[in-house]
Amino acid sequence: MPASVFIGLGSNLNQPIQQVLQAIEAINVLPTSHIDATSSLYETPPLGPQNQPHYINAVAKLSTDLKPLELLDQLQSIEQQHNRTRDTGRWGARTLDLDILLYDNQESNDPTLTLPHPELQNRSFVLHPLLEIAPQLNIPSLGSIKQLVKKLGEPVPTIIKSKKLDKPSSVC
Ligand code: ROI
Repeated sequence: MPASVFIGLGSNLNQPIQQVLQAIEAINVLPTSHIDATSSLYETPPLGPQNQPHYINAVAKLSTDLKPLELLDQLQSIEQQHNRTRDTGRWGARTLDLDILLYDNQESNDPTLTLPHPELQNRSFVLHPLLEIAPQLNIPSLGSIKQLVKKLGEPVPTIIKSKKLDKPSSVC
């Protein structure tokens, strides 16, 4: 059985909307993988230093036979292809950030890949898109997505493109 994986996408440099849309296409054609659903695109104020542009964020649901670390490797090479700049510091602007949020119900404290993503429950720009595409989701150790959104208590970020992106143009 393929694994069910949720991936968080974020960009705030070099045409962020295009960065995120192109990344969705690239993820959809990874070996043994396809995207089952994508959220709307959200425009979100930066978490961290405020002297950087707003972000475009989204979440994609992926079905894949790649193992967690194989998938991480593939996502990092997509980030590289998008010329991710690494000189802006840990909390700085970036052309493309791809995070494995959940991999089935796996839990791991491996610092290379912590599952679920260690900041998931604190990030409105992750929780709201997750709620949009998986309202019944239960997250290991953390509880239901609905409870997490309620607990964080932040408003829905601005949706900049409400059209569902679950059919990337490359497969139309
Ligand atoms: N802030 C927002 N709104 N969206 C992000 O994707 C994002 N990513 C980051 C930091 C710098 C923490 N802030 C962010 O890595």
